Amino acid sequence: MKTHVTLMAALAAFALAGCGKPPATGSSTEPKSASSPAPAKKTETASKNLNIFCWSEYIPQSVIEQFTQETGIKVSVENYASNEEMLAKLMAGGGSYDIIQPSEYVVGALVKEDLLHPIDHAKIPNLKNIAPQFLNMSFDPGNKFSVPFMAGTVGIVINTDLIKDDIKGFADVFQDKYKQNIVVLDDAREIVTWGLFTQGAPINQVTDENLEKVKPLIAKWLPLVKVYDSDSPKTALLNGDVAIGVVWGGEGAILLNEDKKFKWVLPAEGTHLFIDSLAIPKTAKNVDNAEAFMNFILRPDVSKQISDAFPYTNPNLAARELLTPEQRANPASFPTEEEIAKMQTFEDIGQQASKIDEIVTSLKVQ
Ligand code: N2P
Repeated sequence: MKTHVTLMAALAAFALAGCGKPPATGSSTEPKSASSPAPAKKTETASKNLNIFCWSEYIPQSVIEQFTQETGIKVSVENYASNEEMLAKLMAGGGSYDIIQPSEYVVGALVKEDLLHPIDHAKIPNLKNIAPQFLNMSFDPGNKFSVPFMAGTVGIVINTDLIKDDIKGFADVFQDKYKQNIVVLDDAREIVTWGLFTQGAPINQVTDENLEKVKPLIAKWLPLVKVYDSDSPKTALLNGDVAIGVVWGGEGAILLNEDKKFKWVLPAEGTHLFIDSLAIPKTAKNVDNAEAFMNFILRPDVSKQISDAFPYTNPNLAARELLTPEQRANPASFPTEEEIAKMQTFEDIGQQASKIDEIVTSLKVQ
């Protein structure tokens, strides 16, 4: 079962429980400031463990195994299917994670709350492989707390054996004739965003007024959905359980590689660009190992392996050079510069996140 916790509620509880505070030997009286973080406690040097908490279907097992082989560091991996689920568990875990994989708006919120450990850039020389457009972004200026993992977008996949109509956007997907033939991401922020795009509203202006406009749309859309799946939305399409879906770009790219009958469409109403990073919670116990892992995944050969398994928009230019022309030409992996320029990016929407959650949850169970 999914845990639904809003970003701000999770952060508030996390801070309240003292989980965001540095270890007792750190200067816990230091004022909150992203520019003067508490120094790292150097007790982790002898540790040979690393606890990774990451999105499902994002870091291949072969990459984890290679890291262990090369370094002797034992890795344990736990997965999540949404940023909100990650935050809820991070809060409850009280410091057992060394690496998390938040999206841009969550990095921004965690930085603001002083809950991330600063990264020692001297230990991450491979950061130089990342394209400048994915560095120094507004949610983490100077990449003090995060390194880009993958970027991507959300789009429509159509099984053209089953659907002959010209599908251009969300309005074409959510039609009565496709009732019980649709898969969508199980993600409240995503679903509401599609509604906002359809209403022509900016996706970060999640005002009560805009939510009222979106509600009737979502009330019409959700009863048409057969499968909610953020982990592996491709599966329902591959199985033939559904004929159309709104899925992560990397999942769409796998489907296109799998069978020519699948078609990828960027929704005409608009879509967003996500940037998922690796970050170290302040409560991490194995900081050196976390930084070693960050540098490892930024190596071109390793990053290429990640793209081979999960073909998202790889921000690593040196890795992109290792991809085949076919991989680089997959429209679900690599939108054009022109398409990217039109995409918006999520920002933290504070307390409104709980309203989004309520709306989607109530309309899903009707
Ligand atoms: C990977 C999920 C993509 C992450 N399976 C979306 N931010």
